[in-house]
Amino acid sequence: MGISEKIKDIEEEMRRTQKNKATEYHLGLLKGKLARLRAQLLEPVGGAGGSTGVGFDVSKSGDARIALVGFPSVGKSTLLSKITKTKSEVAAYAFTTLTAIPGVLEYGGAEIQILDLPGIIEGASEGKGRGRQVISAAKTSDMIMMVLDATKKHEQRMLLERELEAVGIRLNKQPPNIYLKVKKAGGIKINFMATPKLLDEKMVYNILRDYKMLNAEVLVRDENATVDDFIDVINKDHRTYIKCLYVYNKVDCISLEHLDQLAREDHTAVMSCELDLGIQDVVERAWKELNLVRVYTKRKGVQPDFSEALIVRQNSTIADVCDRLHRSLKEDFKYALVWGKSAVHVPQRVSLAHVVQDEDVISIVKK
Ligand SMILES: Nc1nc2c(ncn2[C@@H]2O[C@H](COP(=O)(O)OP(=O)(O)OP(=O)(O)O)[C@@H](O)[C@H]2O)c(=O)[nH]1
Ligand SMILES: [Mg+2]
Repeated sequence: MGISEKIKDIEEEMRRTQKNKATEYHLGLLKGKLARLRAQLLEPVGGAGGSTGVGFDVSKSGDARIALVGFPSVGKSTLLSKITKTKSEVAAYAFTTLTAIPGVLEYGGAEIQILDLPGIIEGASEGKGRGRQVISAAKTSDMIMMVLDATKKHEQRMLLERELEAVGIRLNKQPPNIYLKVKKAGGIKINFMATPKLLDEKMVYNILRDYKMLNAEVLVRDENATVDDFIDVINKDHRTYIKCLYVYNKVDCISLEHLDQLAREDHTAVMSCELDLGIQDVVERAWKELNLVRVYTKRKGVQPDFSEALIVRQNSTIADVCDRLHRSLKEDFKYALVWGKSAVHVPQRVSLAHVVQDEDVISIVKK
């Protein structure tokens, strides 16, 4: 039996099994098995078995990467052509785009790579269409822009989410707050800092055994932790936590009421590429959610150059800034002076570990 069939069997069994206290453990174990099979599905396979799940050959460039993911004909290429100088073919038929097409969005002094991808369909995670390649490319991005057709059923969003989830992508989520350390000896030790409503010691124990982890230390720190969270922690090398902005296009074809309803959802923006409506808002939202930080450097006695921002990721430190400026700067570093949001008083004298914030001005003083 192939992996896909085994997955189907387990999914079928889970659907058949009623959820209650008595079946809870069985369901938990099935979830664990399912996660393992899905991970196998993504392993590169030699020879027979087809697609290896390797992404498209597009090198990363700029300060961040956004992948446009969605069903065919929702308007991904239209959007790319609107927000970058790159033209990607647009047509009324499905699967117009056949490979990854990169464009550059210039915003807030940053260069953001936008990756237009082929449309994916249900079953993409199992290798339907170019699904696996698209998903691999999406995995390498800092943000997924899930482009949706506002005229289609709400279901499409869930279908896509399921495809992405099946391959270990977690959207708009933080890694679970569960500590797991696999050991060589000593058996299984499980501790709870908070008592979770949806996870208990027996469950954790059984899942560990199912994964043949017989010596391990677990500390559950989150009372909302679930079985799925614990499985994610076990499989953490195969999990990717990515931001997602849901973008509903073609709102020119829906009622105002419907539009209003869509626009109220979390992490959601609405637009019409056709009427040129809402596109700037989509860009602004994406920029905000990427949380990129602009810092300006300044030399002693000289005004900073505000036209030349250095773009770093959220939670970057002075050390990260140094790395971006010069390879050996950290070695010569004495202290830095900071003006701006991250400074308690201005200028504040800080060390390499200081976390910078958007629009800080930084002056690095060498030994
Ligand atoms: N009514 C309406 N049609 C749109 C809008 N944006 C794009 N379209 C049309 O939708 C069709 C598909 O657009 P594409 O940009 O090629 O879609 P895609 O998502 O790149 O499709 P694939 O490459 O096949 O995955 C084209 O006929 C567009 O003209 C919009 O805002 N409103
Ligand atoms: Mg396209």
